[in-house]
Amino acid sequence: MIFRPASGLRAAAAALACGGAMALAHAAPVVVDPDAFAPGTDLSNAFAGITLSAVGLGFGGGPAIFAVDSLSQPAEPFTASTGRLVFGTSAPTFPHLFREPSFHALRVDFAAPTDAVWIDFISNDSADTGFLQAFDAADNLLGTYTTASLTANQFETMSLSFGSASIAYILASGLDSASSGGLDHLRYNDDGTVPEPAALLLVGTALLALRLSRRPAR
Ligand SMILES: [Ca+2]
Ligand SMILES: [Ca+2]
Repeated sequence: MIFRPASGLRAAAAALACGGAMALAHAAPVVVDPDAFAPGTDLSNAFAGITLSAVGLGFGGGPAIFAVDSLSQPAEPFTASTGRLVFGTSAPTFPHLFREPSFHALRVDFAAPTDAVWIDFISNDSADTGFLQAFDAADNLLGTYTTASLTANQFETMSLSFGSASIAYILASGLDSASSGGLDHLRYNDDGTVPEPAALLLVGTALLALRLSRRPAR
């Protein structure tokens, strides 16, 4: 006996598989890394689709964000998570370090809201903790990510993702006054897809289609 699924079911399965494949194909995040620029370059508006700024300014300097060499610092250098360059400011003594959001943090504004962000927090000495917050366009806090307590030159990728493109901006920093550290290698989705759920949807769709195809015809 030859199994012939109903044409409607076949078309629906094909459409779902196609949609899942497209979501996977577009799922690669946009990478924003200071390593693409020379040290000292003002990165505030260097990347299409986002604006970078420093808030709090507790270490001094201005609101612009620069590419900073994490190893060529007179005080408290550390190893970047990628290359040598990290997000930094014009703070006189600690251009490469960020602390809690109210003191000195990196703010990233997205021209179009996004659904997922990743950024690395690097400890420059013992027991630093990274902190990431995401907000919507009405300044509502959508979620937070806190790293483990990290040791010198250890980094952890902080990530937040949601089911819809709701993130208007993020703040990234350390968690408290004992947690000054570095930030590097920002990534985000710009097309409204979240990689893992899309992949799971595709698997779920395939399993559902298999179950339907095995039902006896009435
Ligand atoms: Ca880097
Ligand atoms: Ca530190």
